[in-house]
Amino acid sequence: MQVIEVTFEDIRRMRVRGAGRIARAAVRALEEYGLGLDVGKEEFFKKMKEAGEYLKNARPTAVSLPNAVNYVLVNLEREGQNVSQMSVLKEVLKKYCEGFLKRSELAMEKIGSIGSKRIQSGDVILTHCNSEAAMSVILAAHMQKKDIKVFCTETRPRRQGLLTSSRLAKLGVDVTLIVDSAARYFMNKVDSVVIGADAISVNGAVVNKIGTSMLALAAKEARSRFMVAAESYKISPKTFVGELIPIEERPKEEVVSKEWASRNPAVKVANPAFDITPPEYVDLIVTEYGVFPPQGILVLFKEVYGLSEILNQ
Ligand code: RUB
Repeated sequence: MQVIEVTFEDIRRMRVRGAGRIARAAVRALEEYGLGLDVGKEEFFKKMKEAGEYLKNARPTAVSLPNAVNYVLVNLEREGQNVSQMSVLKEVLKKYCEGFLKRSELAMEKIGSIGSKRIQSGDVILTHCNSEAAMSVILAAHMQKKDIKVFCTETRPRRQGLLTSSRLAKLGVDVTLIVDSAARYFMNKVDSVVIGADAISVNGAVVNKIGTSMLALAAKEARSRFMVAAESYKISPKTFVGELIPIEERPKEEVVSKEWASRNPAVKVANPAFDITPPEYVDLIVTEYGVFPPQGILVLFKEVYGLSEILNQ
């Protein structure tokens, strides 16, 4: 169970972060764990299920995590049922883990090529946090030699914007780092806000890093386009049956130091890690299957999960 516990802690403590990376880390851990198990078939299924359930609790908001784990476990159980040899069962596990990882990589490339078509030379882009999918769109536009300028928000309290701006600058993109509260000040110059997603609900609402919904408000006012870049496994099937996506509350020490908190015991500190942007504020959702308006995400829902699977949630 060691690889599972280590991965759980890496995700919980945000040594691995970003919804896509979290999903891939969980799948890699399941693969390593399963291939190393020396047990019979029944026990194998039981242990894989336990490991998967455990991993799912590492962070609550990014739906890519349970979706990735379920993808592996459901397929393993379905195809593995008729398999008697453990070596063959492990091959099945490997196939679905590697399959997910490959699909995830491919999705990122496709999102870049599809999303970058919506970026014109001369565009000013604003991005928030550190999203691989959003970066894929921005970098594809840059590779196509489009002349773009990018504003990166700092993204308090964890400052993921420093990662994004540093990477973009190293790859030659014209990038400016701004504090979160400067977003509206610059928004009139911005053609497109490009962000990622931790989860997308059935009505097209987008859950992403705290502050995203404020950017969406500012973008709507300034008539800037609001583009979400997300792999299809960011869609939350449970929202189809009315469940809400939980918003992770992180420790107050991410916002203020322990010393400051002890000197100001009467100050309560709230630190939600994500917020929800309603579909009215989203112009387009770029996935590996193509571009969808938020109101049309149901079509992709059915494509990815199939209606019967959704209804059995
Ligand atoms: C990361 C974040 C990212 C999404 C999408 O939050 O909100 O925008 O996860 O990222 P945190 P990606 O740093 O708290 O994990 O496109 O890489 O999946």
